[in-house]
Amino acid sequence: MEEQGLLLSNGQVITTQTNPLIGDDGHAIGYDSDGDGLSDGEELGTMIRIVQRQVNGEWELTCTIEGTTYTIPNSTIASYLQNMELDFYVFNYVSNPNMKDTDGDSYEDPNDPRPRYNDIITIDLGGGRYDPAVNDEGYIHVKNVPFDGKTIVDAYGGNQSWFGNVSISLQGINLLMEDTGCGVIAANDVELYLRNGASSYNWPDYRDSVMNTFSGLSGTIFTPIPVNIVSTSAISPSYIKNYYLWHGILAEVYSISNINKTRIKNKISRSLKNNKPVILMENDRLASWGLVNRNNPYKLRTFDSNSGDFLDTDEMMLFHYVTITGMYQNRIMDKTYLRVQSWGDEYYIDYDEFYDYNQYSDMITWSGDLLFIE
Ligand SMILES: [Ca+2]
Ligand SMILES: [Ca+2]
Ligand SMILES: [Ca+2]
Ligand SMILES: [Ca+2]
Repeated sequence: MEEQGLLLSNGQVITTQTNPLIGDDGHAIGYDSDGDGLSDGEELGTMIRIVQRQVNGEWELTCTIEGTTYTIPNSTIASYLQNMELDFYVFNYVSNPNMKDTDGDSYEDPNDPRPRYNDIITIDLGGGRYDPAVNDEGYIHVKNVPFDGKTIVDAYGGNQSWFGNVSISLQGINLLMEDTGCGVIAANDVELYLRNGASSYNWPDYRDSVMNTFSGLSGTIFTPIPVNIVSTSAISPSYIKNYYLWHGILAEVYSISNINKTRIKNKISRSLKNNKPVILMENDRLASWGLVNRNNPYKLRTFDSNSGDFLDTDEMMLFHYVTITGMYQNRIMDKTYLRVQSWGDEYYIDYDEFYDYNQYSDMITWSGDLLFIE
């Protein structure tokens, strides 16, 4: 049967190899054309033989499954199949005997509880799918940034460290962008994305854009004398919301601890599908300054394409802004990760860690916020 070839429901004909795999004990353990550990027969699933013929002048349809034959009432047969000789086999196809990973979700067939159902869902800005092993081309990119004596050829969004020495020219007051500029970067990059879509900027243009955003945000806070600002840490989510409003962009801020876990996830997912990045702000300054201890702070993670795992970095999300640009859901692991832009690069956040952390509450500080573009 394997050598003869089998026609699948999608019209593809599968033929498999003729030499059965011999196990360590010297016994044939079956044909395994793709070497995934499942025999071709196991992958093709249960064989069903369908026969229709005349018996004593009457048409009879039978169906044989694993040695047992059932007679099917004539009335259930489609009219175009009645009164003709039939004899064929069908299989309730389990997985492809010529592919180790039939559904391409990175779990090989023997390790995949649903070998024909993609268990990894990714959502990109605009609602497409993406491969976490491939860098996102779809958001903001900054080219040829001179920083630390080197040139950064291609950064994923901005990095507040590039602005470490920026001061207000007349007074020489350091704006502390390096420590506290993540909100400016997030606000700037999302606005660029909303205006121009996926786009790249050379350093001088990008720098000007960030400084404009900075002064716009500062003006929002301390109008009419923005030069009085000594620290961008004053930028809170509601300032970004107001800044956007003045620029014709409607946004809404949600405190994470007040929203149901699944509902936030669905809301983030809908926003990404609508091509709207989401700004995430962890506001826990006290923990960031070491004044209180939280027992479950979380870190930015990177995707390791060799293992398929999301590995911790040193970047703690205590008092930090990032922009959510994608979502990765693994139904086998029952895990969700948010792809975020931070420090000029792509990172991931474990959704459970993110949500659990934001359930703390005390009288002196507050949990994180999400800023959604309407
Ligand atoms: Ca196989
Ligand atoms: Ca297979
Ligand atoms: Ca698979
Ligand atoms: Ca699967």
